[in-house]
Amino acid sequence: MSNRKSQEVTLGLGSNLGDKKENIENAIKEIAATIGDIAIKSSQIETAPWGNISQENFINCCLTVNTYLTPTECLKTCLNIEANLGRARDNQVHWGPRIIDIDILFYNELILNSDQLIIPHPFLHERDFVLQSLKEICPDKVHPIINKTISELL
Ligand code: PH2
Ligand code: MG
Ligand code: MG
Repeated sequence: MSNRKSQEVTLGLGSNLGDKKENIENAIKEIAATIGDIAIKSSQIETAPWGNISQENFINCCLTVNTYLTPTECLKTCLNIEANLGRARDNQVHWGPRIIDIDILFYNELILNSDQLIIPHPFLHERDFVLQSLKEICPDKVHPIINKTISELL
């Protein structure tokens, strides 16, 4: 750990079950305690469900975190936090309701395609609810594959 440099990971958070805002706040606290210092945080916005539309509205937000974790370590930590907050992954409806979802959107300018993890998040450029929140915190960030800024993608 000591010879690692701080990296910038951008996370997207969503909840549409239970006390959605409380779930997001609890996730942010756990992220700060385990992934790293929160550099910047968007507001929480209410959004209509994308993909599978017969479910409740979501609360979404995005954060940039300064981390010493690798992408894979970030993913494991996000999954742990989701489980700690009560998310069950067995028998889950694809894109269905969830207490908390924590997705890695960007990790610096990294492009990664592994079986476990794809960075940038493969749908971020298609999802208004992500782009709206990203526009608040990093409108000029360039998508490393599409080579357009967040504002341009919106
Ligand atoms: N997450 C999904 C599917 N659809 N829609 C909204 N508005 N917000 C989400 O976070 C969301 C979604 C799968 O992760
Ligand atoms: Mg998601
Ligand atoms: Mg997810």
